[in-house]
Amino acid sequence: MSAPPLIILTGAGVSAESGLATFRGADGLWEGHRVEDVATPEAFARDPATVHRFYNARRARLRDPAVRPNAAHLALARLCAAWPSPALLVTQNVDDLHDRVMQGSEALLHMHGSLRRARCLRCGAARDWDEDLSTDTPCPACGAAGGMRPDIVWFGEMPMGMDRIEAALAECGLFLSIGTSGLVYPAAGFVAAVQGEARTVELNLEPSAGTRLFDEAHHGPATEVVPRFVE
Ligand code: BJW
Repeated sequence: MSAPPLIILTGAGVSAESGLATFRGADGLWEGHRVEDVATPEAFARDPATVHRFYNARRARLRDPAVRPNAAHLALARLCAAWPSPALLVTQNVDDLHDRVMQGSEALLHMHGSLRRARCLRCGAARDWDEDLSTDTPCPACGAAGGMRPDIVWFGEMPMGMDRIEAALAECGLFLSIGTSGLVYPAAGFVAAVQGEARTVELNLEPSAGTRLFDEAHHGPATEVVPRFVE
């Protein structure tokens, strides 16, 4: 029998053991703010300097040599490369740890955007971006002053690649959800969208909010449960 089309959904837990904080864990607050208070278009309109500082700090963290892909990122890259049917790794993470081991693979989709990209508020042009952003940063494409924002999907905004994700969900035969709390939609609804013939598996430190929706669940640190499941 041939392998079924595969979808892997990842969240912050897959990068936790690489030294990147999750959103809703014990260390999930940033300078006393909840992510829901800084990751919205309204927060950016009200106080862009604070929102820029939040993303500048996280972008800088990616440059720390200690922050690098872990055994879970590596196992998932190997799985996608070797999978004999269509495979799509949808990450909610805006870090670049999957990218570093997937070498430009089209199988990787960042549904909540990327820390290392910025977008112009006026003309919409998006480009790779590794520097700090500020309220003065001009747009390289159209020259708008202070026109750049992180190329990130905030609450109330449409996640990226939804057409491709929905088409893949309709064909999916194996769905893996890894390191995500299952609290943020539409990602939290993907498991319900594939149910039927598809096999659904949760790999997470602890039961997620949607754990009962999965056919099976394996709980523990991603660097242990993911390689064990994949190999
Ligand atoms: C480990 C581990 C280890 C730890 N090993 N595991 C009411 C009901 C339903 C929906 C809504 C509602 N009100 C509003 C909405 C919609 C809203 C939403 O879902 N809100 C909820 C708060 C209720 N969603 C939106 O607005 C989205 N857009 C939208 O819906 O558009 C309309 C639409 C779309 C499609 C079709 C039709 C209409 C946009 C959501 C944008 C989310 N943005 C953020 C921030 C931006 C990115 C960034 O700054 O990084 O994305 S929020 C934040 O949460 C971030 C994450 O990607 C996202 C998910 O978090 P994640 O990854 O699950 O992290 P945690 O911390 O929550 O969990 C980590 C897990 O790992 C835990 O379970 C740990 O146990 C585990 N773990 N260590 C393995 N070592």
